[in-house]
Amino acid sequence: MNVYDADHVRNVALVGHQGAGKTTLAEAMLYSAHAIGRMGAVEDGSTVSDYHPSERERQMSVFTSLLHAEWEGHKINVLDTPGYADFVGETIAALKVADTALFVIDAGEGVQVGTELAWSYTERTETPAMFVLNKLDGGDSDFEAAVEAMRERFGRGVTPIQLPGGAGTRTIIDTLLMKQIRFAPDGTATFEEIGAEFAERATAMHNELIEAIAENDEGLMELYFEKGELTEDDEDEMRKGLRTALIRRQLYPVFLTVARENVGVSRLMSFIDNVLPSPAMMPPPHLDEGEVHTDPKAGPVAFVFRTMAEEHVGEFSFVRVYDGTLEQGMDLENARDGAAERLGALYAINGNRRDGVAQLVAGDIGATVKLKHTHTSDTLRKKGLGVLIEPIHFPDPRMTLALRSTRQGEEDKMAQGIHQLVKEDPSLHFAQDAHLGQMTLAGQGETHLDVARFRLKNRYGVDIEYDRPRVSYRETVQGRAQTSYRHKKQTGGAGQFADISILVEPLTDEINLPNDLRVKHEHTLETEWHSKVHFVDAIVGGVIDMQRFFGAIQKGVAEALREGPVAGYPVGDVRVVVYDGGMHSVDSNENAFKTASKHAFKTAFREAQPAVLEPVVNLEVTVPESHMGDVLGDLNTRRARIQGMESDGPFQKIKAQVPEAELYRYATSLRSMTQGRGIHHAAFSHYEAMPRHVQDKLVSERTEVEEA
Ligand SMILES: Nc1nc2c(ncn2[C@@H]2O[C@H](COP(=O)(O)OP(=O)(O)OP(=O)(O)O)[C@@H](O)[C@H]2O)c(=O)[nH]1
Ligand SMILES: [Mg+2]
Repeated sequence: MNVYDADHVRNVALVGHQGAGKTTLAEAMLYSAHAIGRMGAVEDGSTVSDYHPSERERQMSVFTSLLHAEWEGHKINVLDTPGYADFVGETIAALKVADTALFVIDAGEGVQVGTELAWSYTERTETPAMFVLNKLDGGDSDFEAAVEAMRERFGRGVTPIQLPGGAGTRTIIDTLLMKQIRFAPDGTATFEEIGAEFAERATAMHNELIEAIAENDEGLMELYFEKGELTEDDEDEMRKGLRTALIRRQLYPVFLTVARENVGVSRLMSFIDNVLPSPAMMPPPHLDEGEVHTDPKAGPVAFVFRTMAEEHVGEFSFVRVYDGTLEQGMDLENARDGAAERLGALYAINGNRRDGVAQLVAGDIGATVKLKHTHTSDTLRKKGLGVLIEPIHFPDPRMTLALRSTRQGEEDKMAQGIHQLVKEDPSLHFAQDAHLGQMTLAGQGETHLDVARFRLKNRYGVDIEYDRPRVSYRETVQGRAQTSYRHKKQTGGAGQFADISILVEPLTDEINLPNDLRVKHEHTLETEWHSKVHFVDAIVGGVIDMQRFFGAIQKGVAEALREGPVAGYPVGDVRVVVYDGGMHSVDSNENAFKTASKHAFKTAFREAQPAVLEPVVNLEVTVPESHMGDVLGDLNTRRARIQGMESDGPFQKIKAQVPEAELYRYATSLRSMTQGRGIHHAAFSHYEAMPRHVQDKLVSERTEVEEA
């Protein structure tokens, strides 16, 4: 395996809607470049890219695969991303390190949700973009309609370079080469004069293209008039002009393929090779600290954009080198915490095939093994160098499920597996709530979590089961109640005595006690579940020695807080005022007061209009105009309060407050309501009392569980 410098590397990410043909195209690219001897198919799990068991089982991509092929002395790195929305974290990571995004579009479907989603990310990363209209052989393929839809969504910069050549699907008219290209089944291209029926249109497209490029380059226009024609063969002007327009995101060329039949693919490879910017021509990545220059002698600086534990090898770290030259045995550090790392073996990767390489030079993408402290999103750098590449921004989770190990005694093994999984895929979030007694895993949707379960079983031999997550309800009071309790015991030797009168009321900012009560001391307790309880000592005349017993009284109440009397949920946001009582010179002690305060609190709480509070989230749903009615109707059945709507291109943004309990599996419902075109985002807002009938239902369910 050769070593390539930045001028001889192209980094391309294949992105777009699920099933458009990215993996098949990647396979055809490798085949055209003779990196593989025969083309595999997604259907029989034989592609280089979709090699993981989860991918074979589903016949779709789940992970971003790194592939590469040599073309005319250049190394073309291809990142084949999954199109399914649940795996968007993989796409985001790939776009972080790719220099060009190649959008694959199904010519029969045109622009789809997955296309739009990926587009929005390339807008953020300002990644140059180009399109491939694939499946030109499909019965419903419609070149004109697809291009129109693309222009409508992505603007005037969308510029078709090719035309379908009629006569079967093996011929393509190329207006950048001004040739008609016929592709043999093995992908070999034969170049011919453009047929008479296409000549006029091809010339018009050619002129349009030149004009588009010349917008930034007057020299190009002059040269064009001089020569009468300018093709991709023109190194200096034409290729450079195209490249500049690509880098500035002013031009998005459109190519045509039938990936499965290897039509158009070798031509696409030559365009990638001739025109796409090399890593050295690209603006630097977003950095939190320092600078990088794609300089093979500086640094080194490399960024880990994904990690993957592979059987028998350990953890693979996929890196893009931004400065310097990586070599095995090099001593580097993790920029996050300065931890030392010695580089293991280096590889060029083709799916699960890995070829050792001596070096990885600035601009290139490859992998290394057995890094100790370095994970996805970390920067590796020369010791002491002040460079930190901005980490990848993974999206917040959209679905949370409770999980448990199906086999007793495997909790530790499960925890280890999940820990590893979350390191590999930071768009998975694991949480443990001791209070609710549950563990949760959150991700982008049902399929994302299914794949996590599959991988836990397949990779770590751990069986887990998902369940509806328990909602973190709270109990509180909405009124005021006073009560007295006397704890008295006379058994054998020393007795127990404590007498206490307390008032329980909702926690308000301003304290407003009944007339005869005065605050003497106070203390606010913050509970583990992030609620507050305000304790007030209002004892007059020393009827209780509060110096001695205030602490014990608080402890007694604190014990009662853990399980509220209504439905057993933790209690919070109450004020407890101790205003009267009595003690006995011998029999009163801390334990007695603890017991008394606990009982008094429970009784007072029950009489002070107790209520269950539920978490309410701020929900934002983005849906196409045409699905608004359905989504709003559905939200109404979820006790949502709609707070506003605004339009955002062809989409509507709905803002609402919705009880968390009503959003179980919402990602799945929304997807089916909108054919996958809706997305949502939810964030905790506040706690709120539940409507009476909902609370009654909750209480009766709880009672049933307890009785059972
Ligand atoms: N007719 C036709 N089918 C194709 C072509 N390219 C791919 N396919 C088929 O389309 C289906 C999806 O192809 P993939 O390559 O898995 O698509 P993908 O974009 O990688 O899909 P995800 O990774 O799931 O996003 C498979 O059944 C392919 O065989 C093509 O040019 N023509
Ligand atoms: Mg795929």
